[in-house]
Amino acid sequence: MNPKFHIYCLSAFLFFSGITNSFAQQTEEKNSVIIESTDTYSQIIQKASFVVPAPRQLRWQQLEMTGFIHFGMNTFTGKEWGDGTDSPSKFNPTALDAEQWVRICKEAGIKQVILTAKHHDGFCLWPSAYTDYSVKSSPWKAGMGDVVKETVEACRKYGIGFGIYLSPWDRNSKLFGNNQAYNDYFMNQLTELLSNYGQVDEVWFDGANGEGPGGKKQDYDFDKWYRLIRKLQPQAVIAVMGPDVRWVGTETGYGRETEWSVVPVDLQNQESVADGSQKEVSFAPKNRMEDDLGSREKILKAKALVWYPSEIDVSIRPGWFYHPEEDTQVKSPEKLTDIYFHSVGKNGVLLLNIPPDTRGLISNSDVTSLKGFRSILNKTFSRNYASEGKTSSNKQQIKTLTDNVYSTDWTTKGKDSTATINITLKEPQEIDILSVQENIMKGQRVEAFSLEYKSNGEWKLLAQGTTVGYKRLCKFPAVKGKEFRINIHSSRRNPVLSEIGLYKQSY
Ligand code: FUL
Repeated sequence: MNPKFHIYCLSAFLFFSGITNSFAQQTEEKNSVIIESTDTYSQIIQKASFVVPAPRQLRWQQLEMTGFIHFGMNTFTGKEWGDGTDSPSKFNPTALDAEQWVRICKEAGIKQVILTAKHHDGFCLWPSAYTDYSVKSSPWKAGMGDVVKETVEACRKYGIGFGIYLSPWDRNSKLFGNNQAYNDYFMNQLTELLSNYGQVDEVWFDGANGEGPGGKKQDYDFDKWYRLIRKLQPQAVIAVMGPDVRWVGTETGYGRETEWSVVPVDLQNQESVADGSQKEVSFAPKNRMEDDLGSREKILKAKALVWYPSEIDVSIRPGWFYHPEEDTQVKSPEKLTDIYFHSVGKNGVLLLNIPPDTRGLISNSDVTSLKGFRSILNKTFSRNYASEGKTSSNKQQIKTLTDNVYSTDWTTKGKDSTATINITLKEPQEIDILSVQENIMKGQRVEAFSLEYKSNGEWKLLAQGTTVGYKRLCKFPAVKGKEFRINIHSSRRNPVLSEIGLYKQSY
């Protein structure tokens, strides 16, 4: 990496994280921390354990599932990446109903919806004052419509969060490639979106910049955009090409086995995010899944550590936009459930894309699948057997850990960074799922855990893993058992657990 760029990144990070100083002996929670060259091994691990989410990151993590609505010119042209030359006359949904989108999402358990206000083709779903390439030049509602407004209003009505996707790469704008003029154009569009529609909870910038050799090259002024977002919508998380939420590195829906939210600051480096993003005008799933990003080995080499949690985006269909020929390839309820286990259940937030069709409605195949998915989750997680424990070495411990209140937690005494939680059920039960949650308001600490059950007087291993974080779900072949124990084998400081659960998968 260019060292100058590194210094620049570090100072930008300090600005956006609001960090002012650091202590050799960390004693208070912070959103980020600098590692000094004099810090010892144990001081670095200690520092890592004190890194916590900013309030906006905590709110976002607790959403668990968010929805993506890819809708725009591509919906009508059948493309994934439009080149910005399609006539606005093509945009003409016959029955657009944003309330249907939001209702379907909410019923599926989605708590925030992000709309593609502008995709790479540059076509704006709101009547921007800065371009004619928008809904105002389309036949839809005789040019008087505003999809952003309708979506925001639906989100408010159904009480869920709202986010915008604004593609930096704009294949229609004549200004693209003229660095200053395009950055100003982008600032103006961002200002419109962040000023005219009330609260915005997430701003999503992707890293795609497909202008290849011979194409126009644009240097984006991300830091100026971030400052504007912080000023106009301070509660909004800035995702992917942003300092609050990290792209997991794949679009399959399957997160990392070991997923740390506390990672080296270098991962916020815009160049590196862009490097891992799509470069060509072809729709190929990306994959950037290095084994782990925040293990001891990784953080020992870091200049600073930052809370930078993972978002796992995936489409319910092969493409991000609706294509009728993909109606038969909508992910099944079982597949979506598996994705849930490997995204939300791997310390991530699932960003599930559900693209409306040319009518402007989510089609039946998607609706049916989402309903089935929700029904599986409801049935499976309705009964937490751990809460029915007859006795345990510590009654209050089990009560706190199964009270469904995230902010109440249990931890070990003294300096003990290991723990065993015994759960004895009244009757033997079939179990095939373990759920564990750390209280991330106190950091991410657990490095190794396992679940055992007693069979014929002997403890047998059912599941094991590394990180827990906000939520860890483990699925294993069902066993019938009465005595279970969850072991925390290693933790960066006393493990602080919010909730535990033992469940039986139900279809
Ligand atoms: C990528 C884009 O290139 C895709 O079209 C899609 O919007 C995806 C979510 O982000 O960077």
